[in-house]
Amino acid sequence: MMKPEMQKAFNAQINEELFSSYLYAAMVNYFEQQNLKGMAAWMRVQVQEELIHATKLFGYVLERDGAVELKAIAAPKAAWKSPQEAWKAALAHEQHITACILDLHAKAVELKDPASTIFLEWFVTEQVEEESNARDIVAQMEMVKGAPGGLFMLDRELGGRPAPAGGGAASAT
Ligand code: OFO
Repeated sequence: MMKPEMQKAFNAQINEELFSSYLYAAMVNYFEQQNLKGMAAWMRVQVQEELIHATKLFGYVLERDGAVELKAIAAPKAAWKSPQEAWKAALAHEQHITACILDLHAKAVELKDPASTIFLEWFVTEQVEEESNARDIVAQMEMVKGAPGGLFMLDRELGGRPAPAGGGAASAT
């Protein structure tokens, strides 16, 4: 069984991941309104990714005979100054999530919970990819600098992002 402090920290992370999904759903809406259908499609995949992260954590807490506590999810921002600003916000958010995961991992070490440290290693690696994806797109947006032709091409390219492996959140529990 998990220590109460560990369980509390896992529950906080479940809320962070659900918020991530909510934030990216807000970005789907924003990009749709900007007529950037490819970026909206990319973010739809990201919404699924975040639900997978939340349900992985959820499943782990239950496996350890812990109690999942679902708290209110904060309302995300609904609009950004520009598509570039939205992508920068996505990168900043992923950097925040990386810090949360590293804190959670450090807590597992501190509380001498090796099952949790091992479990969390997947998330540590996943955050490298999450940040890298967002950073690449921020860099590409910088190159395009709002030029319609470049933006059109980038939007088309991002629209080709495949669905998460395993077919979605339901398979991650
Ligand atoms: Fe769950 O990694 Fe993004 O937020």
